[in-house]
Amino acid sequence: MTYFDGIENIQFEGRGSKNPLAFKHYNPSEIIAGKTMEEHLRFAVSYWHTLTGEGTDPFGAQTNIRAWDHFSGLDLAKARVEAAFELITKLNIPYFCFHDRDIAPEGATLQETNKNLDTIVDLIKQNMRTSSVKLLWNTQNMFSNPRFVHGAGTTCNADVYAYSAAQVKKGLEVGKELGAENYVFWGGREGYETLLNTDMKLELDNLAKLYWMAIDYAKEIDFDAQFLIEPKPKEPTKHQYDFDAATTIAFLQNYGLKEHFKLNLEANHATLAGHTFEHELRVARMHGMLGSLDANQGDLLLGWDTDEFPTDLYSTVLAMYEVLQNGGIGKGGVNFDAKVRRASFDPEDLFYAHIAGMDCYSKGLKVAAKLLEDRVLENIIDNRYRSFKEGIGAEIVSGKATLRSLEQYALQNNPIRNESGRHELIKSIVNEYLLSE
Ligand code: XUL
Ligand code: CO
Repeated sequence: MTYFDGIENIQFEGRGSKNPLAFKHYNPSEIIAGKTMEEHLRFAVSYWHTLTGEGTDPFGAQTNIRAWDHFSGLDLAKARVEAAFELITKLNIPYFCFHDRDIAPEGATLQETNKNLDTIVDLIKQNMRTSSVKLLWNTQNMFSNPRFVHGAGTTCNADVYAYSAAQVKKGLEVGKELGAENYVFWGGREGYETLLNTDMKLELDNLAKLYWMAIDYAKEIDFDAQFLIEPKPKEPTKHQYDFDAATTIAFLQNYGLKEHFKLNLEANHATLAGHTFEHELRVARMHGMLGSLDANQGDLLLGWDTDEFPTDLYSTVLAMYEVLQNGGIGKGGVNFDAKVRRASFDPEDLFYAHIAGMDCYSKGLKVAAKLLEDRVLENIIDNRYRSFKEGIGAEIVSGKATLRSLEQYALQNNPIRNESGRHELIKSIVNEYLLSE
C-alpha cells in the first residue's frame, strides 16, 4: 500500500523554480567546500513528529489527516513503517531517528512490549535492506508512560529505575540490530519540580550509573554508535538536569563520562535555555563535543518547545558555520525534530515542511561556506584580538604574565584606548552574503 499518492520523488529544480514540491537550494550532489551537500548535511526525519504525531495539543484532539488513520495497534505501527519509508525515500533524505515507543505500542508487560518492538524492528530492517535509508539514531522514551512520573534514571523508585535500565538495554540492542550510527539520551523527565522532596545528589549519581551501564553494555554487544546527550533546560520538568551544553559537559566531566559522549544540540532547547543555537554549538565545539543537530526553531514569544521546522536563514547560517568550523558533523546529522503546525494537517504539508527545512539548511551551508572561504569573521576576530598576539598580550596568553608584571605595565600605560566592536557593520556584511549567495 502507498500513503502519499500523487507526490513524486522531490527533485532539485534550483532558485527560479515555483514548484512547491521541489528543492530550490538542496542539491545533494553539489560540492560545497570539498564535500557534497548530502555528506555535509546528513538529513534525518524524526519518526515521532512526522509518523507518530497526530496534531493534538493540550486543548484539542487529532487534526492530522493521514492515510494510515484507520489502522490500530500493531497494524497501525506496521502501516507507519511503510509510510515512513515512502516519505523518506520520496524526500531523498538519507536517515531517520526514533524512540522505541514511536515505532511500536507498549504491551501489558515488558515482555509483550519488547515483542511488539521486535516485530516492528524486523519490518524496519526489511525496509532498510530494500532502500538506502539508514538509522542516524534511536533512543528510548522514558517519559510518556505514567510509570515515569518521577523520572527514569533519576526516579525516587528503584523499581522504575530497573525498568528504565531494561529499556535502555533493549534500545541498545535495537540500535545494534539496525546499525544506528548514534544513540541518544534525552533526559525526558530527568529533573525535578521541587527540592523539598528531591535528593539531587542521589538522582545525579544514579543517572551517571545508568550511563556507565549503557557504555559497558554497548561494549559487551559490540555496538559502536556514538553516544549523544541532548540538553534541554525545562519541559516536561521545571528544572531538567541536562540544562544546556555547559551544564551537561560539567556533569559528564564530573562523573568521568566525558570521553564517551558528544552532544545532540537542538535549536529550540537552546532558546528555551536563554541561548542562541550557535551559542550551544560553539560551547560543544570548544570541548570537542559537537555530535549532532536537532534542527527546528522555537517561537521567541512562547515559553515552550514549539518544534517548528527551521526557516530562519540567519540561524542556519550561524549553525552551519559552527559545523564547518568543527570540520563537519562527523557521525551526526541534521535531524528535523520538528512538527508541522496543528493547522497544517494535510499529508502534503509534511513534504512542504521538510523541503522548507532542507532548503533553509542548504542555504545556511552555502552562505557559511562562503563566509569561511573569504575569512570574513576570522579576519574580524583576528583583528579584534590582535593585542594578545604581541607584547603584554602575548605574555598573558603564554602564561608568563603575573599580577606584578601586569601592574607594572598598567601603571605606565595611560590612557587605555578601546576600538569599536562594529556590531552593525558586521551584521550588514553577513546580510550581503545571505542576499548574494
Ligand atoms: C524533546 C526532544 C526529544 C529528543 C529525543 O524536546 O527533543 O524528542 O530529541 O528524545
Ligand atoms: Co530533540
